[in-house]
Amino acid sequence: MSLRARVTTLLIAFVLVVGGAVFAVIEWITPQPQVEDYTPYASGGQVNVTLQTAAQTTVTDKPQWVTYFVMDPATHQWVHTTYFKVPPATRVNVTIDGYDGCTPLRNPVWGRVTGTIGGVEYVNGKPVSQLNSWSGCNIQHTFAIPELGINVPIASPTTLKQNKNLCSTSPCSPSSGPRQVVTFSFVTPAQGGTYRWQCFIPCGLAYLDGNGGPMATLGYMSGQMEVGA
Ligand SMILES: [Cu+2]
Repeated sequence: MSLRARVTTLLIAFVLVVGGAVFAVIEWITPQPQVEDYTPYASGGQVNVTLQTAAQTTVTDKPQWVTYFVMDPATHQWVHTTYFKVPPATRVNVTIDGYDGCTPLRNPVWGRVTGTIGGVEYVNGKPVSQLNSWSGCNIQHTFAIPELGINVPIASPTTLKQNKNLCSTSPCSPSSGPRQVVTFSFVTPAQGGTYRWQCFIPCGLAYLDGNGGPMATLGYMSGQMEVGA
């Protein structure tokens, strides 16, 4: 190989490596979902956190992806993120406005409520300790923090008619489609830390085994709970 060819090859290789690194930084590291900080809003040892699920993410460049949103505690606007911060040793009262339709669980064990106060979740105000998605169309996603033993199945609309008339522009509101309101509480650990949470239903439709896309990208079907002062 001539010197010129060698230098050219080297330059091309160099550009590819640098380009790859720049791509990695921009694509995977920079777009960290923003953290909604609930810590200033805690009082009397409790804090209220509000999320929603939606069948699509029309506010991003991935409009077909299922997603969670977190409510900004200051403005009460929905923010497209799955990161939130709460204080340690505090009772977190979670409300999840579920606007998506049903997808059966792969394993019925994810239909059991674990790690919450009283071992229950409230579906539209009614306490339940388990949802059986194999007996009916009744679960859309799950909210789980494995490190804290927390698993909560999110109830879905149960009728075909409701499932065909879901909210189609997200973030959703009560007037934009059928909604199931799921509430539950748990206590954050006394020591701070970062706790990953995720949905365990392979709800990334059109992806291999349903586990790609929104299931594999932070800010959609997974996120983190920061525990700190
Ligand atoms: Cu999901």
